[in-house]
Amino acid sequence: MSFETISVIGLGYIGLPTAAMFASRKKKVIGVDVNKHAVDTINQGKIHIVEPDLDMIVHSAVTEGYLKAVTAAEPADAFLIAVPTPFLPCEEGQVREPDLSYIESACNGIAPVLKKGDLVILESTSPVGATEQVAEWLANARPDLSFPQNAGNEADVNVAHCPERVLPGHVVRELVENDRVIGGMTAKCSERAIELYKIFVEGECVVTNARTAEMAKLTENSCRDVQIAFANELSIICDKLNINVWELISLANRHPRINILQPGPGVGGHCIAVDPWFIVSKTPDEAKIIHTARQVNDAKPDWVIDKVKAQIANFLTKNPNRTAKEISIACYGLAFKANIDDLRESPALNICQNIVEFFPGNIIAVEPNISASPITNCTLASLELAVESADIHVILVDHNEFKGINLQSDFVVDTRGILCS
Ligand code: SAJ
Repeated sequence: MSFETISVIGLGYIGLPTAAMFASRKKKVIGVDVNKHAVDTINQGKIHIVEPDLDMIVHSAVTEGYLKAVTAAEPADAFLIAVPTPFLPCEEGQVREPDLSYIESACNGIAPVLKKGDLVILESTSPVGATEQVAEWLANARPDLSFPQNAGNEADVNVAHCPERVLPGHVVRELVENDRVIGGMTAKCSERAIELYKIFVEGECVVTNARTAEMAKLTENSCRDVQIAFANELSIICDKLNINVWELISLANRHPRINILQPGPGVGGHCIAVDPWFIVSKTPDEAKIIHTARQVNDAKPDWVIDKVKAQIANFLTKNPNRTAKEISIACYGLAFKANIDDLRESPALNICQNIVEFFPGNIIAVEPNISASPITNCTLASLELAVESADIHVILVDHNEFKGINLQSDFVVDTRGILCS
C-alpha cells in the first residue's frame, strides 16, 4: 500500500523540514502542532524557525496545496512523531532523566485516527525502549487494532524508530543526502519505513531493530560529546601549562590517525548536551566516560567565567584610575555555535548572562545573526564598535564575521582560538 497522506507530529526544527520534503515530492502532508502560532504561520506559507532554504520549500508546498498545518491529528497513512524529548526537572549534579510526555501526548493524539495498514515512526531522539513504549501506548488506546509486539509481521499497525541526524543549518540538504538508520519493530515495519523514506531520501536506508536504532542516535551524539570534552579538557590543561591549545591540536592532528575536535566555551544546542544523558540515566554504573564527558563540558562555562573575572582584576590592576563600573566588556557571539541564530542551551548566552549578573560595568554583545538582545542590561553592538570601545573582549562563538578580527588589547578571553587562526 502506498503512502498518499503523511502526517508529521511536531513542526519544529526537524518535523517542519521533514513535512516540507514529503510535500515537495507531491505527497499530501498534514503537519500537527500544539503551537497555534506555528500552525498559523505555516498555513500562511511562512516559517517560524530559521533554516536556510526551508522558507521557499514551505511556501511552495503550502501554496500548491500539498502541506497544511493543524492542531489536532487527522487520519493519514503514516505518522512521524518529531516532538521534543527534554529532561525531567532534577537537582543540580544529578543524573538527568528523559521526559517522554511529549511523545505520550503525540500517541494519545494519533491513536483515535489510526487505522489498519498505518505506519507510525518515532523520529524524536529517545532512550532505548521508547519505541516499544510507543507501541504499548498505542495498543492500550486501540485494543481493536493489532501491533507488532503481539502480532509481529501480521500487525495492523507497523511501528519503527528512524532517528533524525541532520545538522542544524544544513537540514534541507542532509535530510535528502544522509543515510538513515531504520529500526523497525519487525522486518515488515522496517520494509514499510524504507518505502516511506525513499519518497525523498537519497542516502542509504540501513535496517536494524528499534533498540539498536535508538542507541545508534545516542551513540553518535555521545561520541561527539566525548570528543569535545577531550578538547575542552586539553584547553584547561594547556592553560595551566602555558601552551597554546589550538597550536597543539593542529600539530597533533597532523598525525594520520588523530583528529581532535576544537575546544570552546562549552557544549550547547538541543542534541549533544542532552542525548548522552539518555544513556547515562539508563546505565549509570556502566556509562562512566559518557557521564564524565557531560560533566567536563557542562563545567567549561564556569571556567570561562573565572577567566573573565581574572581579566577584570588584571585590567583594574593595570588601570588603577578606573573602577569596575567605568569599564566595558564585549561578548562576541551568543548563539550555541557558529553562523546560526539558535540560542538554545547556548553556553555563550549563559556566560554573557552570568557576566551581566556579577559585573557592574557596561556589557555589550555582538551577535550578527539576531536583531534584538535577549539579555536585559546588555545591548547588541556592531563588531566595529565593540572592537574600538570595549576594555575587555570575550570571544564566545567563531562566527565567520569574527574571523580575522584585529584586537589590539591585552585583555582578551578567546574561547574559540579565533585570534590564533
Ligand atoms: N562544538 C565544540 N567543538 C567542536 C564541535 C562542536 O565546542 O569541535 C560545540 C558547538 O559549538 C556546539 C555543540 O558543540 O555548542 C554542538 O554542535 P555540533 O555542531 O557538534 O552539533 P549540533 O548539536 O548542531 O548537531 C548534532 C549533530 N550530531 C553529530 O554531529 C554527531 C547532528 O548530526 C545531529 O543531527 C544533531 O546533533 C541532532 O539533532 O541530534
